[in-house]
Amino acid sequence: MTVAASTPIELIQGVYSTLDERVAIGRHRLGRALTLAEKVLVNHLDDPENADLQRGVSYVDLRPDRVAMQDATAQMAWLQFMTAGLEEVRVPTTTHCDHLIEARDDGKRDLAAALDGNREVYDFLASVCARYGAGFWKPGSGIIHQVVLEQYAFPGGMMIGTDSHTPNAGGAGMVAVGVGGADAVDVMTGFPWNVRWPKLIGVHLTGELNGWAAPKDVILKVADILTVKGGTGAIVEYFGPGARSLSATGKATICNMGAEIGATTSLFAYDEAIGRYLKSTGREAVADAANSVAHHLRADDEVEANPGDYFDRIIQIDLSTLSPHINGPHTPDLARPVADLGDEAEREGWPLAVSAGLIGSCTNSSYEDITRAASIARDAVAKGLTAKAPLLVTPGSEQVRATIERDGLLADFEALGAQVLANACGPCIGQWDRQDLEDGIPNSIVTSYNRNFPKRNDGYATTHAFVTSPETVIALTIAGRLDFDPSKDTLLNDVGEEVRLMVGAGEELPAAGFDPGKETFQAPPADGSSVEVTISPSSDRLQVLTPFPAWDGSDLTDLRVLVKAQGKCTTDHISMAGRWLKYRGHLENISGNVYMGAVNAFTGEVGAGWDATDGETRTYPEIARRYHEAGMAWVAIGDENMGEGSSREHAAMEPRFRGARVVIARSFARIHETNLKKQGVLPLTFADPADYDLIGPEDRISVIGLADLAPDLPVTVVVTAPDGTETRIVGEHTYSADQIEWFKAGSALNLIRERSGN
Ligand code: MIC
Ligand code: SF4
Repeated sequence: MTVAASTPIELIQGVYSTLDERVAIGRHRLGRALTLAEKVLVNHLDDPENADLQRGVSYVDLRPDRVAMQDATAQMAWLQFMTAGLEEVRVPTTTHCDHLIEARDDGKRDLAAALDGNREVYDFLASVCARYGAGFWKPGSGIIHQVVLEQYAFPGGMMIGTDSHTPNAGGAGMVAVGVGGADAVDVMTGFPWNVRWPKLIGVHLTGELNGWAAPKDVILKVADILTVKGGTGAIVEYFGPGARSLSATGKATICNMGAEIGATTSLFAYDEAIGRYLKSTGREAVADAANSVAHHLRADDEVEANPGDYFDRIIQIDLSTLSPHINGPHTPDLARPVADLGDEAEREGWPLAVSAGLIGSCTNSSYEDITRAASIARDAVAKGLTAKAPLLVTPGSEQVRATIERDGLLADFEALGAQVLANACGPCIGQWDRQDLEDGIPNSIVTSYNRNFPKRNDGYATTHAFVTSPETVIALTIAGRLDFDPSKDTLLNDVGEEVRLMVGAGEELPAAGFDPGKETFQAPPADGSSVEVTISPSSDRLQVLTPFPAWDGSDLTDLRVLVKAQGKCTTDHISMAGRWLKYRGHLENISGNVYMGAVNAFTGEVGAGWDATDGETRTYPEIARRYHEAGMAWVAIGDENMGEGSSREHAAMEPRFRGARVVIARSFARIHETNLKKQGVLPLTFADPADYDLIGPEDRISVIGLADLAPDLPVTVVVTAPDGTETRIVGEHTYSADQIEWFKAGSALNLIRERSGN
């Protein structure tokens, strides 16, 4: 398989060639007009004639066109793929090096340090891609989602990616879904991708953005309305005249952060803005092909006329009246207009001074984002203002970096004292060797990122992170305060005059075209069979995987409660990123962080609990290790939206490796629930959410009747108190018949291995 630096036009034409027939099948089967998401999904169904299409109920098999993986998740995915014994990936696949570069000095020096410090991992990824026919994007190429948007995304396509912000490609009209590595391995080994047929949420956009409002504000508002779990199991489809007024990269920002509401993905219809973006990024042929099937790359006319008949829920947003928003701290759905933040921060005791402003991340690092923020920086300098807090800028890709450097925009930031970091995730994922402030000092930062869970950026529990648009980040950083409203407040300049910041003036696309910058893509050789992939047995970064044992057919009895998490238990709480990212290819080592951020529901302590082996209090990773060594199986208990956030399957593999057999929660985030199933851990939800309160620290948990495990049939969970009292509660699950086989085999990968005879 040839995997190039962009999606070949033949692949796209192949996808378009089946649209007439498949869309007709979809209309016939559903007996009505179709939304865009439905068209794209139907066109990628493994069996369009027979797949059961009940929204939010049935599971379907899909055939995505591409797979994309980033370095922090790709390691585990490739380690799993390697055990399948295939010669080549069966679907075009790329790996992108973006998460492992730590921000410290500047782009050049940080990249050099990363190349040195991560050499073993980069060599592994480069060689494994060459061996199995995948494309490799070297460190410095940029953030996966920006590169995918620039090179691979196409309207009406479908891809999966091992990162929760994969939906970014929805900005180009693609159904792009974030998954765990095991899902990616299914597709890479030629099996279909299994997912629940989604519900549909329609967001009707009217009007046009103006003033300080930016595309980011659309999703900040949607997050306010839907909350971090409101999109679970749904695709969010944006439509209406307002949708057509947004640039492709603005659309991508909105789709990207749909991950924060738990949505399966988000997408926009193909329109002129997407066409312009495709052309500007060197894909005229793709735009031409899309133009020829444009009627299939948007919802049927009936949908926009009567959306209530097609969507499970509709949200109306008038862009003309949308005010700039800022969300946080600690959760991305805590929203309010920028103008109201000062009062709220004062009431809540959040530090009003801004300690740092950060622009970048996959959400907001496009050419348009940067031009808008840079125009404000330029104007501020001209007016005699300086930034009151450090400003850090991460370009989204090498192409964006080279272009903004050529166009003098980096200089605009630098004139304001900004530090320009490598084209990478950087501080967005805790890769921030923060020098200006120590842990323990309450402080507030403003970022153009998407997530703001505690400790995420600098590792400090005392940092309050707020997410907003790049233009608002730069305004609040120049002002140095959270209680600054750039639309009406003034600032004092270097000669004591009161001046006002100008509204950002962005350019959708570079007038002189994009400068591709340095060559950062490595294509696989035509025949990779002689490429050697080495993993040193003494490595502390990479470890060959040992298959998890198959289920022995008996009930899971007398499991200890390792952790009962209270409140938010995101994947950052379960498997922290930052300095732990370096162990993403070494299951044993990374298990040293398992549940480290979880709040103990019994004591309120973070990351520590009761060790049943001797009654002592220890950290969860330590207890997990001790249970593992003692051969004791255990259970984890979670609250609402357990495993929210990232796609990292480490949050499922670590518990599994250390002996977790069951996780019972009030509810789960989609990817985490699937990851648990794939790795052979049973995810159950309390049929009565109040049963969460019944579980005590020293209880033993049994799940009985597992021999009869069947779709839609709840299981019985017996909770045995230390005095022997037994309470029976009901545990619900979402297993399909096929998925039960994953549990029985010990993991989904074991099944693939069985099927491929390895
Ligand atoms: C994130 O934004 O949390 C990450 C880091 O990109 C993750 C992936 C990972 O944990 O490697 C994600 O969003 O899926
Ligand atoms: Fe990277 Fe942050 Fe985007 Fe995750 S959210 S892919 S860490 S930039």
